[in-house]
Amino acid sequence: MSVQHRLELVGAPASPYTQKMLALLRYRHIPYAVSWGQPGEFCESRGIAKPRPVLMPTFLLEEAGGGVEAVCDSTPIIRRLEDMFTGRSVLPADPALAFVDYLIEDFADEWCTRYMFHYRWHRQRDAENAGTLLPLGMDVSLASETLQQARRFITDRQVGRLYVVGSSDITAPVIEASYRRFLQAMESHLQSQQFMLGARPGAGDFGLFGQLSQLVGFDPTPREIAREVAPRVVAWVDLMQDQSGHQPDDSQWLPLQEQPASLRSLLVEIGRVYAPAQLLNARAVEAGEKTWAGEIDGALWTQQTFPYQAKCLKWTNERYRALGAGDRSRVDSLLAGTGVESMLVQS
Ligand SMILES: N[C@@H](CCC(=O)N[C@@H](CS)C(=O)NCC(=O)O)C(=O)O
Repeated sequence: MSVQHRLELVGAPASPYTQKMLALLRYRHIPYAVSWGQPGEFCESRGIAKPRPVLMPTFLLEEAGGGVEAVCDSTPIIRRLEDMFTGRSVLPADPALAFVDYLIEDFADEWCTRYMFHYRWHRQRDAENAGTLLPLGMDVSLASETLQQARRFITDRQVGRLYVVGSSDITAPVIEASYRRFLQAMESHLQSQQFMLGARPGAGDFGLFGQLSQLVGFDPTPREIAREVAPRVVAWVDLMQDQSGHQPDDSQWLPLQEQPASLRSLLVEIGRVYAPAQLLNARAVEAGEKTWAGEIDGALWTQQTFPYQAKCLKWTNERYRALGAGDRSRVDSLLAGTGVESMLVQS
């Protein structure tokens, strides 16, 4: 079957973005074929140019000229899939609601992934779990000796990268307190509705699912915390995995003004930790600084500068500025006092 009929992607079971996209493909009834492996090697074996940077998951999509290109970055791919396949959309038609959905997706991809990476490699027992399962997730029959080597190699490399996302002994309490507040906010939100913006899932739900699939399903410490404080979230993760039987209709998007107060608690967490991180990072990118330090949730945070996250902030602002006056004022009243407004430029 050609790419046209069955969408091809390469990823890993323990990659949150791979899980985000697989759940989305199932929900959207998009036929797919996933190869478990390294995108770089996969592209080479197919004679297709690698994307830059090479990230998981990588999709093979048809180019305008008829050829096949390898692409990664789940957020724009979701928008591309909306154009390629009709029905069962994950993007609310109401621009104000769509903006909030985008905020949630961005927060999931860029902040919740810090929970994931931190918990995966910060404590020895979690690192041992991931160090063993990651190579086995590529080849379950790996010889024991090779597994031991791979385990040491991956663990050393990933533990050495913790500082990149800002995880350290100093920031660990901030990350872990944010994870608990986030779980509590989501737990109380799920008491009112099945998904973040109503009775059908948006792109933001899939973003959250991707990270939570790991936090709840793969890494021992965050799994225990989730079971302790957020049983609804644990059950939601199982349900989100496959929403192919859900029958969406447009009335299932709950208008912004009817959303329960619990949505705001989620936004308050975004404003409390993600907004300051985005602003500090963007300033560092502008100043050409390789690392940045600043206060997040009352503690000193330091991490490597990420040009990609500065782009995310730019895209969020472009979307915000594209809102019509009425839509923008509905978004503004929801966001007022959450702290999220600090990362949006009024103009
Ligand atoms: N913004 C990207 C992020 C994808 C991403 O960071 N993927 C990770 C795995 S979960 C990756 O491939 N990292 C490369 C590496 O660790 O070498 C997306 O939404 O797809």
